[in-house]
Amino acid sequence: MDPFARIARPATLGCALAGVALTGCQSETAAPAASGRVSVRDLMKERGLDENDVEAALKTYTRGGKGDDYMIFASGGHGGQVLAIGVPSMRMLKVIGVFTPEPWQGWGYGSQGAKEVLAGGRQEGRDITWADVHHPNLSETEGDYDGKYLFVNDKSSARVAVIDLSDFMTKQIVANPLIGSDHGGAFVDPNTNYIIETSQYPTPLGRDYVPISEYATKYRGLAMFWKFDKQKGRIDEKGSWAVELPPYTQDLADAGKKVSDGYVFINSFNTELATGGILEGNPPLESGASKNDMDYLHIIDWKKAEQLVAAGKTVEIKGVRVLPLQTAAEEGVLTLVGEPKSPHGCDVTPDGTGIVVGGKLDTHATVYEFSKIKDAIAQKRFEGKDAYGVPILGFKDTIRGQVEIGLGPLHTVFDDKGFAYTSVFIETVVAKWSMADMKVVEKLPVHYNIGHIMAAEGDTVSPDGKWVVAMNKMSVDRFSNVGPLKPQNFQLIDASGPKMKLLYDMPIAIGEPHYSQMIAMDKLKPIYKYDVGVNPFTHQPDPHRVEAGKERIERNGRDVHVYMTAIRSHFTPDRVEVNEGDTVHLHITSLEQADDQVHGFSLNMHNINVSLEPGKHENVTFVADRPGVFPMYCTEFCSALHLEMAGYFLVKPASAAL
Ligand code: K7E
Ligand code: CUA
Repeated sequence: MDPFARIARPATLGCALAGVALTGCQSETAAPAASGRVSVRDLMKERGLDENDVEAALKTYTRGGKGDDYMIFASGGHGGQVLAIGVPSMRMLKVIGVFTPEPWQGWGYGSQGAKEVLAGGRQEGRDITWADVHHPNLSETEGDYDGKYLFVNDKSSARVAVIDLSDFMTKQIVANPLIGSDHGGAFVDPNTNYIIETSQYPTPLGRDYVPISEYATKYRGLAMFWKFDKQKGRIDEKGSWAVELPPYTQDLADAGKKVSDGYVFINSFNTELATGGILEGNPPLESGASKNDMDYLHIIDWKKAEQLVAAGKTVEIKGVRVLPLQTAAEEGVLTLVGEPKSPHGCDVTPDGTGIVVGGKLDTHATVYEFSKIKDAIAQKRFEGKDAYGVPILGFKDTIRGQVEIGLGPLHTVFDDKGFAYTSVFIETVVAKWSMADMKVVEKLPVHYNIGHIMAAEGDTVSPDGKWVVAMNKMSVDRFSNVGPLKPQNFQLIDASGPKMKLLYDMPIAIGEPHYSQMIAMDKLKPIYKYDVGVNPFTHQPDPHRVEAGKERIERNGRDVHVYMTAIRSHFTPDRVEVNEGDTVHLHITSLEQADDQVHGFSLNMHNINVSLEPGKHENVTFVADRPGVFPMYCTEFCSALHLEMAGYFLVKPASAAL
């Protein structure tokens, strides 16, 4: 075997060969001379740190080789991806390619499997290569994260993606054909029967043209129930259905749990039905939408809806079974209750008995009592109906109470000691309050302007407490300036003691993360490798997998199939010659089985880069439409002879082929 085959050890040799900065390597290998040690006190002085800083550092510093206790899955915002971040180190561990091509993972750069997943995200045949990712939600069993899947929504194009946590790869994207944006999503019910996606800005269902003057009568909201097939780990589009909603602007949503399992709660704003029209002399949408003192919390009895769908009470719109608004109103599927002024967050308490709603323009968090809602519905104690015939419950009749929070309460998460933590946007603080006495006990300033908030398993039936993360919209002066577009800022808060303590600022440099979730690391069981020849998109041995010694090139008319393997430090075959106009099918199997022995396959001029993790099989199809000579090489530094892991792809001109 090649003596330089593994560069990992000794580190100094590997680094020298890899050509990376020697200073980094030396610090790993050279033991600090005792005499060279500086005292902590001197270090503090030199770096201008106080004891608080040192405490924060000691609580978060994580030595190389030691893993983290938790993992955050954060939305990558308009970066269109998902971020995996360790806690307490706040080290970024992976950016998972989701809606947006990502070359390192070969996501959207040749891999046939990735291409098919991304094609699922086409809207009406249009490629949409960015997304506005808002809410990641982990799959749940009995209301607890089970560590198997992660779902995220794309607000801008109304799509939902399924990420498989066995290999941290996106395996499915579905595009909602009915709505023009989503926001309440991707939430799951406690057993992940459904991934719930609710619309934001109303449109005619299916998005066809209807004059905006007919907004009230023809524009609609929607709650989509994507059926999740747990066996296959995929959304079953055929088994999915939706409930038509009034054209209020539905906002955040949460699924009931425990006692409230079977229900979905959705906030709304703009019950005024404002549609803007500044040039036409109307107030801007935002002021038109903020006139009413109350908007409506939507309560959906989805188990009842499911029965009506099964009984065929739906209409089909663009291939989706939709339970009409009138049916939903008459059959008790949809009920409304007032909620104060332009609410935002909607969060069900861990025991499922309360629904906490933050009012952006109100100073309170309102807690609804699920049992009161249920009783009022059962006894038909309605205050009236809205213009669409949807029954409205009495506000006073259904709330547990209101907590005086401060200016601009948004989202709420929970700990294991009966406390709730609400993000307060305008005041830019985290408000910790006791659910027993509905009183704020502490406010912690965060920087700047917190949006979402997240706690360790803090939206499950059994929150862990300990960690809270403030997800701040701005960073202003928190980091060195990188120009006018600055990163958002995650702040890690130690919530284990009686007082919250801010520990760490983490800039997020790829977009605006909205929500995130934090799962205990021991619930995640990602694989280290694929069995040789496995296609990650099917989890099966690929029919075109290549065994060592069986590498070959086969021609079938104008189709050329290249059966290729990759192993340190060569591709076999390493010369491929085809004729101009041939359709080339690369079938590449990595024969590696060692940890982290990854190769990449890139081809000059063809926009191709595929990641070949140990054992993985990838298929790549393209037309050789440019005669010429094109180097192909490995893009992952895999061995001392990585640079030699290369070959030639030659395309003979049509004239020469004759
Ligand atoms: Cu940014 Cu959840 Cu989309 Cu609130 S949402 S902040
Ligand atoms: Cu294989 Cu570098």
